[in-house]
Amino acid sequence: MTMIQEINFDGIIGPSHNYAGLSLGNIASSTNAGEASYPREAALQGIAKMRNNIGLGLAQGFFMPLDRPNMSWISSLGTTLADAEPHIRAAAYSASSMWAANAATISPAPDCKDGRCHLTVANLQTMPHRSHEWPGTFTQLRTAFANQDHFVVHTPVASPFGDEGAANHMRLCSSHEAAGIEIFVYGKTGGPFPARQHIEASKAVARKHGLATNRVIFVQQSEKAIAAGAFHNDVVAVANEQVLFAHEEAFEHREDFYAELREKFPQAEIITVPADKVSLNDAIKSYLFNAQLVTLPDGGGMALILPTEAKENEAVWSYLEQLVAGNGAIRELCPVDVRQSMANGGGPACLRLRIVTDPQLVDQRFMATPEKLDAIAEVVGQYWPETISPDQLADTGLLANIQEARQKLLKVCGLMELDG
Ligand code: SUG
Repeated sequence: MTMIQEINFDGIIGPSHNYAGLSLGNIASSTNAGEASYPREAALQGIAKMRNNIGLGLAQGFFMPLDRPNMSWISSLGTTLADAEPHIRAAAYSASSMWAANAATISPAPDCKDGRCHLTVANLQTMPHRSHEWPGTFTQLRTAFANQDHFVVHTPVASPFGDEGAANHMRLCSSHEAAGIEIFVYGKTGGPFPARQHIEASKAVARKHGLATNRVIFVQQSEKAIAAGAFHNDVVAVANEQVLFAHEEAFEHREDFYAELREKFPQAEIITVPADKVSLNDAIKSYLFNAQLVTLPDGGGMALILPTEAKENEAVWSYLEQLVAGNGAIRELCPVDVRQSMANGGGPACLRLRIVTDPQLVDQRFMATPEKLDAIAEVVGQYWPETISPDQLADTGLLANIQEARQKLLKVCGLMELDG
């Protein structure tokens, strides 16, 4: 008997977390470029979020940070860490794999023709610092989801089609274990900022996963949202079970999309946040949609696990308070402090990859318990750098510290095979 449920796998924030301003179109990344980062505090904030989720009765997993700086990437560019130009060095050092929502797109077993859960690793090819994540991510996912009777881990979609994974994918279903409708959100190039998700990549993922065509929707993200700084769909929309919670300006052809959704999934409950209550700018600043919309156990309804920035924005918070008072599906608001990640444009939902499966089928080394999180927090407290300013990335002492820190973490989690 399998017990299918949603598991959130969070990327543990790596010891090289820094603010190098690498992501054009990501307002927080550009605004904080050059600031000092606090990797230890960042990782502890992420761990506290996981602890909170376990406290809510949710299943929780984690992924290891990737090996950074990526020496083989830098040598493939014909240079060395010492000689590289600062933007290349920073790209090699980036801790961006923390944003696990960009690791892969997941189709749970009930949606797939062969009855297995399919994962396609994202190529992340639009941003140089993210384009070299996929080999490490692929190895890690193949380890965590090694049971081939139940999981298929695909290599990324080929160039030139950009794919940014689950951040541009939503699933609606009557309950997690039932077959769902999968929504792929893509962008069109032409605006001031790159559109990172190409429709051809989304279509390829749907085909590779063996999804039924009448249970898939491809929808264009609004050009206005991308131009305002919503570089992924999960900055302006989130879904869980039968609920879609989205900003009025999230999609290019909203009414057409809603009509298709209602036709394919009549039970859909669509909550549209009007722009005159919460502007697109407030939505992007507060990251209210970059919430984990989760189903609480024992009939507790749904909760939004949001960044504290959402609470600090008056328009956003008063809208949310009215929403939960209204006796609808969303009943609770749980703010969490992930400021270090937020300063690079990554909220609570960016930090996690949702996988709907039976936790027993996952390699248990990737499943979180309060005790394991204590052990991880101890390693972080002892080995993660307290602070990094981008000009320190040329410092060889920092390099040794970062490499040692990751090794200690792999060791405590019994995952030394991911070394290198
Ligand atoms: O890809 N930031 C990430 C944030 C990813 C957020 N993920 C989701 N929305 N799911 C990005 O833009 C900034 C790195 C820097 O500037 O140093 C960065 O990569």
